[in-house]
Amino acid sequence: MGRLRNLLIPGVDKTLLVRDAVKTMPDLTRRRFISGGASLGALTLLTGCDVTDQFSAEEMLKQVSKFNDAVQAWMFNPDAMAPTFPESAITKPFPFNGYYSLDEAPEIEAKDWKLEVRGLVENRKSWTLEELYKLPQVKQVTRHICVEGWSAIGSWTGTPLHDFLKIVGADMRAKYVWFQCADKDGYNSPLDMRSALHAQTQMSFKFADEILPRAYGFPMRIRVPTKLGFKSPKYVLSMEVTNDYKGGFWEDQGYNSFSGS
Ligand SMILES: Nc1nc2c(c(=O)[nH]1)N[C@H]1C(S)=C(S)[C@@H](COP(=O)(O)O)O[C@H]1N2
Ligand SMILES: [Mo]
Repeated sequence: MGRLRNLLIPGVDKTLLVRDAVKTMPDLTRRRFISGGASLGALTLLTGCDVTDQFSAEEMLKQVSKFNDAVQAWMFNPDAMAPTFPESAITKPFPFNGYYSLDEAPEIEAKDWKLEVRGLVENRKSWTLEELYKLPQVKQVTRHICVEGWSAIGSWTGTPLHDFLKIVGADMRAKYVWFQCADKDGYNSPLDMRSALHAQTQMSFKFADEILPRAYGFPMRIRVPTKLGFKSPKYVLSMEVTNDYKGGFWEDQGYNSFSGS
């Protein structure tokens, strides 16, 4: 611990922190972490520590230096579960994030919106919001982690994507589910099928028990608590089950598409 403390500078230099964490990782983990992009967000995802001050930065390094079987399992197992939290841990106010400011976020009218389902599915129909609201929903309180270096805990309610893919007769052997969004300059994101089928991956219709507000992706967003925030597209217009890698807004700018770890 004393050694780690010396590695830190007041105010937390994030680049240094990631570098220090890498040094303390076991070999295999290190290799996987580096090939996954070695971001502060990934570190937050792995350790459950949110680095906003020197104290939690030290806590994070302590966690990394204690990396054990549980962390290895999380890093190497795509089915590992993201931690869940009590409602009292929810961050208020929960941040909005996009590549533009909130007043430029898509304004979608429920009655004009349909979710188009296409590609390798038996049933290529488009779904109205009313139809989607009839599907069974579950609530999850999880941490959302942005590559830009912040994280927040929120509560999302919706239909497990796994259930929906079953209902539409998706070819579960396909490689990706590719989402397209309503943002004015476009936003899309491919999700590997294993993560699309993960038990916690959700089509979310509510935030904090209320209909999803515009800021967080009305009328529907995908929520993937095992991945970094940019893999959770908001304002979704269509999903395509495909074997082709179609790229995504952040993925095309060099962010690792797996981005779970
Ligand atoms: N359509 C769309 N989805 C998006 C984004 C975006 O700009 N457009 N930003 C992503 C990023 S980087 C983050 S951190 C989260 C932010 O979600 P929030 O506004 O609910 O906090 O949405 C993700 N999904
Ligand atoms: Mo993000």
